[in-house]
Amino acid sequence: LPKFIEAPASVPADHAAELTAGLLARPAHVSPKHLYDALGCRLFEAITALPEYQATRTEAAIFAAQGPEIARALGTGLTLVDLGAGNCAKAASLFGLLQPGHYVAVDIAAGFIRDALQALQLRHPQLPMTGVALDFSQSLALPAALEAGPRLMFYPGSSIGNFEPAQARRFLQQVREQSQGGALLIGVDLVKPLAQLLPAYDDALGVTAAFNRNLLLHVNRQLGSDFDPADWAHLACFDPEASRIEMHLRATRDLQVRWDGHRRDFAAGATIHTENSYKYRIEQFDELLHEAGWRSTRCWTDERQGFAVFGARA
Ligand code: AVI
Repeated sequence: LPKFIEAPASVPADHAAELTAGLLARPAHVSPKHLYDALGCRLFEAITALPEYQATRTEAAIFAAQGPEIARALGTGLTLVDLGAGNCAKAASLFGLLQPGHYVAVDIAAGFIRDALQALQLRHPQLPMTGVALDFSQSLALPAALEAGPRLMFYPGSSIGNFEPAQARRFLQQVREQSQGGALLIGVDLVKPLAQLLPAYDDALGVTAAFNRNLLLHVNRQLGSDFDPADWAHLACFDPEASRIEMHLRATRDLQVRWDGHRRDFAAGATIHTENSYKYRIEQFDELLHEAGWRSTRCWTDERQGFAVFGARA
């Protein structure tokens, strides 16, 4: 069985205080990390299969076409640290190329990665694996119990886009410190025409809407609140100045929500901001990597320049 480490920072009390502050703010906001309970993880997997959501497929195509060159640039045999591992499928598809000496899957969704990692260990019995349940949205500090040595930090899927750029810079600095002199492999979604961007966050089947509204069920479980997802509509828009997609939930009627001695009135049309997804230009992200202290950056992209995979050394 893979080792499993549950980091103390992910205790529910921390989440409750943070959620309460966000829900009482004007306008209300909830961190996108709360999108990922077990159902949210499954809905996100479904999103990655939608015709409108190209990012995951394009990234996989870049790995498929340029994998050997990527592996040459970054080196093989390192400890592969998979940040936001989810179902671990992306990292597992690169085991052959990257030949990791140890695989460390890190995710906020403890139960989800525990299951994914156990299944993966059966398919790769020789590869030492460790699961780490950790909320790294505020800061990244990997458990000291992990073995030392250079690490290949893997952050695919443009999850970096869910941080504000200043936070992203700080996070990338922390990732560099935690790499222990190793390397970085990171996926970034690029700016593209609105006609492609918007449907990716407002698909015809309503899967992204379900993903967004499911956040309220997760919040209810954590806070004991009484949100009814049926009262909330999914809203996605693009802010060209900030170069980000925003997801919101919009109250479809006047309503009150109660939890733990608190009450928040929402008028019809009031919103809760649930996610930002920044879209970068290649030069802009390269600069961000350098500002965070990474060097020898390389970039691989698809023909349409829809998505970019960056490699860098600490
Ligand atoms: C995980 N993250 C990079 C996704 C994104 O595109 O920002 C989450 C997502 N939100 C809506 N659809 C997908």
